[in-house]
Amino acid sequence: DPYAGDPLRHPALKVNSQRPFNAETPPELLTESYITPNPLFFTRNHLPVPHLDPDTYRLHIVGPPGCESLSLSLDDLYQFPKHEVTVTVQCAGNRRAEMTKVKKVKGLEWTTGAISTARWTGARLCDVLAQAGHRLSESEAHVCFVGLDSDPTGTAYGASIPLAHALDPEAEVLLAYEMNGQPLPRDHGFPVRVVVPGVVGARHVKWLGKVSVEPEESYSHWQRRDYKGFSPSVDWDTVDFDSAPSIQELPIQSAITEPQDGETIEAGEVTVKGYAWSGGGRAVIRVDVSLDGGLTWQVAELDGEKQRPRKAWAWRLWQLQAPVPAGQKELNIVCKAVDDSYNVQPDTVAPIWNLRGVLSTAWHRVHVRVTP
Ligand code: MTE
Ligand code: MO
Repeated sequence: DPYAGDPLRHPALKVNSQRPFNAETPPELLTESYITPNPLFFTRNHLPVPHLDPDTYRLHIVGPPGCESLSLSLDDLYQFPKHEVTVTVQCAGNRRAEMTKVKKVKGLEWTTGAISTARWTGARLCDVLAQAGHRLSESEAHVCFVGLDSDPTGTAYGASIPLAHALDPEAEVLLAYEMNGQPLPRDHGFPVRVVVPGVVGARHVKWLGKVSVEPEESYSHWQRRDYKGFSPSVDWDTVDFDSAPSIQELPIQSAITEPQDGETIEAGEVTVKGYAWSGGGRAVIRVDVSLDGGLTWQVAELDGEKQRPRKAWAWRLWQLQAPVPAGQKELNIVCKAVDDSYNVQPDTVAPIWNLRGVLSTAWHRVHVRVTP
C-alpha cells in the first residue's frame, strides 16, 4: 500500500477519499477562526504523501542557459529574507457537489470546505530566482514546479505560473517552509511548498523538488489536462483541453457556513455566517444575504483582517444577525459577494456548469425550517 506511510489526520475533517487523502474542513469549523488551524486545513492530495528528510532535502532551481542552477538546502532557504503572508488557498473544485446536482461531473464531491486560510512564511520566489540570475525576459516564459510525490510509474505532481507573476515582488509568491508558525505539516507539503497568493490551489505545489524556468507551461497533466473551464455545452467527447487557458486567478466566491442546509432553527432571530474571497488580490467589498431566496437583501458585517488594495490574499469572514420574519415556517437563505472590481457571483449553477465541475461559484443557498 503506497499510502501506508501517510500521516495521521484530525478526526473532524470530512473525508472525501482516503487514498489519496482528500478532506475538507467542516463548515462550522471553517468560520470559527480567521486562520484555519493546521490540523483542520483542507487537504487535497493526488498521490501518496512522500517521506522527506529535512537534513538531506535539496530544492533544485534550474534556469535556461545564462542562468545559474542552484541546489538549496533548507538552511540555504532560511538565509533569504523571511517573508510572511496570510493567504487563502481554494481548490478549483470547491463546491463541486452543487454542480453534480445539475448534471454529473468528474471529480471529488467537495461541498463548501475545500478552502482554508493560513499565515505562510518562507523565501520569496523572486528573491531566489534573482539569485539564480533571472530577469524578466521579453519572451513569454513560465516557472514550472515539480513535487516529490509521484505515482508508481514515477510521474510527479507538477504545475506552473507565468514568469512575470513569479518575478513580481508585489505578487508575494513564496517558497513556504512554515504554516501558522510551525514547520509545514506533512499533508501540506513538508518541508517546502509554493504559495501563490490569489491563485488556484493547484499551483501551490507541495513537497517542492524542482523549480525551472521554461518557454512553455508545465507539461503536467494537472496543468494541461485538468483545472480548466469550459462551456456547459462541452462534454467528454468534444472537449479540447488545449483550447482553454489553465486556471490561475480565481473568481469571486462566497458560501454560508451557518446555519447548514436542512437544519431547523428557532423563531426570533437568525445568525447567518460564512466566508467570502476573490482571486488576484481583489478585496471583498460586500456580502449580500437574503432570507427569502433572493427577493430582498441585507448587507452582512465583514469580520477578519482589513485587506490591502490589490493584495487581498485572504478571505473575509462575515455574519448577519436578522429577525426571522414573523410566521415563516422556512427560510431560503442565499449569499453573494462582490469584489473591488465589482465582480459578482452568478445566481444559478446551470449556466456555469462544466464537465470537471470547477469554478463553482453560484449564489450559495441554504434551506432551513423554523420551529414556531
Ligand atoms: N502539490 C503536490 N505536490 N501534489 C498535489 O497533489 N495538490 C494541489 C496543490 N499542490 C497537490 C499539490 C491542489 S489541487 C490543491 S487544491 C492544493 O495543493 C491543496 O493544498 P492543501 O492540501 O495544503 O490544502
Ligand atoms: Mo485543487
